[in-house]
Amino acid sequence: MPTITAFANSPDRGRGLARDMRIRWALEEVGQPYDVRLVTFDQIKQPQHVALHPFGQIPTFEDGHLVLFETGAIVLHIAERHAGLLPGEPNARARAIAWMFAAVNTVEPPIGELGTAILTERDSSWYEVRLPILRDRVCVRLGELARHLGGADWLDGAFSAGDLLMVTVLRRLAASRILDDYPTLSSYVARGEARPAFQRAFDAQLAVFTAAAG
Ligand code: GTB
Repeated sequence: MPTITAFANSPDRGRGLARDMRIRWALEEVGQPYDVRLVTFDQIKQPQHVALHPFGQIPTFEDGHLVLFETGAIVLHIAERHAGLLPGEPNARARAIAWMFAAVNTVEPPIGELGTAILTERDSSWYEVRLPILRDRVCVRLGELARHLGGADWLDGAFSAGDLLMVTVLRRLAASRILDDYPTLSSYVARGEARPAFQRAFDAQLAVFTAAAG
């Protein structure tokens, strides 16, 4: 049974925004039970955790002798070893993997930049100037993604690991309400969230917050 790490006290207060959610969801989609080791912000910077994750972050994934970090790599590993997250046909499989990369490498960076600015630069003199620039960069990507999705349910045929990562990336925008301007993408995220595997993963991470809150 694989073991993943997650925050004992996630700052998102159980909203499923920390990245262990991606791994939990992937494991739920393929029906693979897993253990969770809860860690504190202090512990992830200690040598014991850095030996698993060179950047001192969560999540990690341990299965036998294999230790992995980076959510994209972990989800790909799960998807390659279990049916349900990647198509069998080679070209469709390659395209689904391309969407995994697009999620973490093309769509997530501007969303992360915006989130970091809102969190850490609010008191800076440049904040009011920089914020609309960062929002515009996010909106460019959202417009492109919405155009691609059109009236389809998923990015390329059936639900895949590409959708799983993309939905979790877009969920990072929940607090900003930016997605309200992109009904195609709001519906897409809602479709992902409605999947029973998402719900199980969400409930599991929420239970950590609820237990910690006492
Ligand atoms: N590229 C890596 C991956 O995809 O695995 C990024 C991993 C990462 O950023 N992990 C974060 C972390 O460990 C937790 S998820 N940060 C500690 C550190 O870097 O020192 C990021 C996260 C945390 C909390 C919220 N939230 O509360 O809303 C949202 C996102």
